[in-house]
Amino acid sequence: MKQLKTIVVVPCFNEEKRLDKAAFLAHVDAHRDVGILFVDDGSSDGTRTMIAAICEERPDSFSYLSLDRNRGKAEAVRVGIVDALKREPQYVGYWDADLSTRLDEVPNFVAALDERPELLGVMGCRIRRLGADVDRQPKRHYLGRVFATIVSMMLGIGVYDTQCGAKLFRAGREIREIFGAPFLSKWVFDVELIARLISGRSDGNDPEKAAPLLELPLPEWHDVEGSKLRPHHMLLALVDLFHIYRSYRLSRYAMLSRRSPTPEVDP
Ligand SMILES: Nc1nc2c(ncn2[C@@H]2O[C@H](COP(=O)(O)OP(=O)(O)O)[C@@H](O)[C@H]2O)c(=O)[nH]1
Ligand SMILES: [Mg+2]
Repeated sequence: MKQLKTIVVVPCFNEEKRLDKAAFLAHVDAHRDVGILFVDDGSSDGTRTMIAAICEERPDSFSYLSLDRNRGKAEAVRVGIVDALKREPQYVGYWDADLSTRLDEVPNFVAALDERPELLGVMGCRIRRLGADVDRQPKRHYLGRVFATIVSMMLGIGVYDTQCGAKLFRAGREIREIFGAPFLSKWVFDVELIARLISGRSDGNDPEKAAPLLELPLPEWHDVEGSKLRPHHMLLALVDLFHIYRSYRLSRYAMLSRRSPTPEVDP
């Protein structure tokens, strides 16, 4: 792979039927400074062969890693980011293989990071609103709202959508550290990475200032059939949240227990 400004990791677990080869090729042809790193997460279908074939077509833009067995999205993304960072791009991120968020959005994420050097990351945000084409299944939308509210209170930041599978970060020491060790959580590592960021930066008083992230409302987002998430995963996600809360000592930031900073008293 040549020197690339942006490397996007695409985790793939049994994605043979959903991978849109033409969309990936069209994107890298239009954006020569964007590379895609596929991570085959121990798929048992033809995903690996398909990814290898895509990589052969544009070796400068595509590469892939294969995990020996299925490790879950969190580890697949993490291993991909660690590998991508070795090539010293300016930005690294991850994108769901089903392209629920279109690849056309990548340049908008890049532009936000270019324009605002204080930002460490940009996260896609699925807000259903007039003038946007965001169609989520109602059940997942409402469960998602409950989930996001719990996460907001837990982290002490007004985040709307931690779970969108489209995120881009400014590569550097901090991101290397955040992705350096396996996540505790299999289901909500997106929350855990924000927890790592906040607990690495904040003294506990202002988690929002400590999280230099931008949520970018997506103009278009489509539920693509074939999701591997099942209802019981929501319960597992809540258990994971509890572990994250305890392990990163988030009670320091949680909205319910947050106190205003003690005012300095002049002697
Ligand atoms: N569910 C699941 N997704 C994985 C796994 N490993 C990698 N992924 C990838 O994670 C992304 C999101 O998966 P998807 O099933 O569409 O989840 P959803 O969009 O949240 O319903 C896709 O790119 C998957 O291929 C895994 O073990 N389980
Ligand atoms: Mg999906």
